[in-house]
Amino acid sequence: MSIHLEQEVSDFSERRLRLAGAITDYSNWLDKQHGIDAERSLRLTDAAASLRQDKLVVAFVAEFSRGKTELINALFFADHGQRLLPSDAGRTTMCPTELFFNPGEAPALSLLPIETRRREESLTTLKHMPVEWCRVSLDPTDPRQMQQCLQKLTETRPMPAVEAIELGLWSGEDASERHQLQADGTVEVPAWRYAMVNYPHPLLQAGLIILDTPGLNALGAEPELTLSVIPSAHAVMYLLATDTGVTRSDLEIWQKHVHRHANYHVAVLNKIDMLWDELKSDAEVQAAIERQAEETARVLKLPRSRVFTVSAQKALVATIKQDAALRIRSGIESLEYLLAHQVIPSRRDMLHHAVSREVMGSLEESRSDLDARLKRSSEELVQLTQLSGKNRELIEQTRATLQQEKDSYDATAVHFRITRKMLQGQGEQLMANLSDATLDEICTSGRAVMEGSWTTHGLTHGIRQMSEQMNDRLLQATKMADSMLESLERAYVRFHRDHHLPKMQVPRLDLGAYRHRLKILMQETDAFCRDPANLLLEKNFMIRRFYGGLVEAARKAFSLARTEAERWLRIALDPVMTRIREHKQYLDTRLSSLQRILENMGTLHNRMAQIKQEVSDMRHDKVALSRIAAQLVA
Ligand SMILES: Nc1nc2c(ncn2[C@@H]2O[C@H](COP(=O)(O)OP(=O)(O)OP(=O)(O)O)[C@@H](O)[C@H]2O)c(=O)[nH]1
Ligand SMILES: [Mg+2]
Repeated sequence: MSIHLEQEVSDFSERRLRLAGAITDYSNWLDKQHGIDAERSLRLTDAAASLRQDKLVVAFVAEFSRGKTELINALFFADHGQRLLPSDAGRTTMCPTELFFNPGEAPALSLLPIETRRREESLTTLKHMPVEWCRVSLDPTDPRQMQQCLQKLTETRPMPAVEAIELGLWSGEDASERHQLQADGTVEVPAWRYAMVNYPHPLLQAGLIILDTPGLNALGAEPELTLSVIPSAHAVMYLLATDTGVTRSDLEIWQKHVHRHANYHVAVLNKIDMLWDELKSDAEVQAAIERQAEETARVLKLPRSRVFTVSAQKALVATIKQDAALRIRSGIESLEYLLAHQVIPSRRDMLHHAVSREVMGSLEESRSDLDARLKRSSEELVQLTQLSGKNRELIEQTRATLQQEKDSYDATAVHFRITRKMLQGQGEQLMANLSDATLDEICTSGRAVMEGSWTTHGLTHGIRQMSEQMNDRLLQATKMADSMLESLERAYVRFHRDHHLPKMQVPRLDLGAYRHRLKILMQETDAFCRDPANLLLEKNFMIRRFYGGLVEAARKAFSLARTEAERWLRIALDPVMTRIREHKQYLDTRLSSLQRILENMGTLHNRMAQIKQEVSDMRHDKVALSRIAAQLVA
């Protein structure tokens, strides 16, 4: 592992924690402000917690034997002095393998038996059911023990062909697979469906998750990977090998699983050492590599700059043997550079963006509220200073003017209450569009269409109908939020215009990301439905699996959209309500203090002293807030 990469990842992790710390400070700051913003500070606590738990997922995707596992070994585990994850000729990694670190559990390899494919539960659900997994302890201090345990990732077992067909693991129709059938009617299938490696590597500790995947057949058999795991990875490394070039199945993986799906992806042309030829000059070798890289870029329709040429194997050897020249020649450093200086920083920027949207908006509001309060108190102080030594009549006059202002304010507030009631009702409707019950209804009716017409057409029609209805609900929710915001702005404007409350700064509800997610799911559904391989009735199993994957991905998108909408409702309504209530309290306090002064002129100076103290406290609060703001943008 390069210094760069380690440094970047640990900086990133440190910065993330610092940000989370600043958010917690802000939340404490808010709590101190008369505890009026408990709702907002709760929200901030959530934001800080999710920052602390944030993960960076890098997935490696390719046809078998292109060197994914070797590359993972070279990039992340070369320091162990050996090949930690099993990498070998032919099909090696038999199941998707997730490498991560969870400090709450002992280092272990957890394996999900292949038979669980029969089950209705999704992989995501199964991940939370420890009894379904076989666990093997790992000893991080003993690379040999680790290496031995990790051999389990390559395990296969014989399964009766009928069962393998049922589970979508083997296809009797496929000529290329037919020879795998043994005399006893069995075929070899992967022993495990999914593997999780909990291991305290510094990069994993800093929040990196690595996903190693097996080749085309295994990827296709697990739609959840295509529908949600790969699309939600922050970066996908797609591998090709110089000895095979871009084959048909390479292209299929690229098109089906990477190009359309992955957020950020690059192609890695691996095994360049196979082009190293001692009978050729360096320049000739370099030219041959360059030609192949350009050809790869052309076929994949990628800019040349997104194609990396490496030799994972030589990089691994070079690191183990500390051969600096070979390491440079292997090209691995350009990939490390990419991870350290593009993938990680872009994740960092995204996080920053999310944080600033969530926190800075709120912080700006706190700041303008505080400014407004400071201004109000200073004005009151000036007024009291002017009144000091004056006669009762003048004070009575001031009180009467203030009473008028208070009455007019109360009238505005009463009027606003009607809007608020209406908005609350609309908020409930908005949330109903995104509820689990709504989603269940959509899925049940989709399933009914499928079961009513157990033909490929019926099935695909059902799935398509579901996707459309889900999208429609998100659209409805967004539209409702927009119209709520308009009503709120119309109602609030009187507070700003007539009573000088700060301007309202509520952002629009943006469910775009989730609609985009659903759109991609819909495209995926279309592609799935059009794929002749899925049109055969025998592939019912696959359609059911696909349905399961789609529902799972949709549920996730809906649940995230719901959280976003809930949050929006709170940001839209709560601060406004708090501000309105708080201004009323302020007018009340001011009136009663004038009343007291009228009854006893001596209290005027007490009140002045009290305001001076408040102003000084607010100035301190303002300094503290600026310090927190500086930390958030640092
Ligand atoms: N010459 C050469 N061989 C390599 C290179 N990278 C990987 N290999 C070899 O290619 C074979 C396959 O590598 P793996 O890392 O197992 O490939 P994979 O993509 O993980 O394959 P599956 O796990 O089967 O999906 C192994 O024998 C590796 O040693 C390389 O850069 N150069
Ligand atoms: Mg592998």
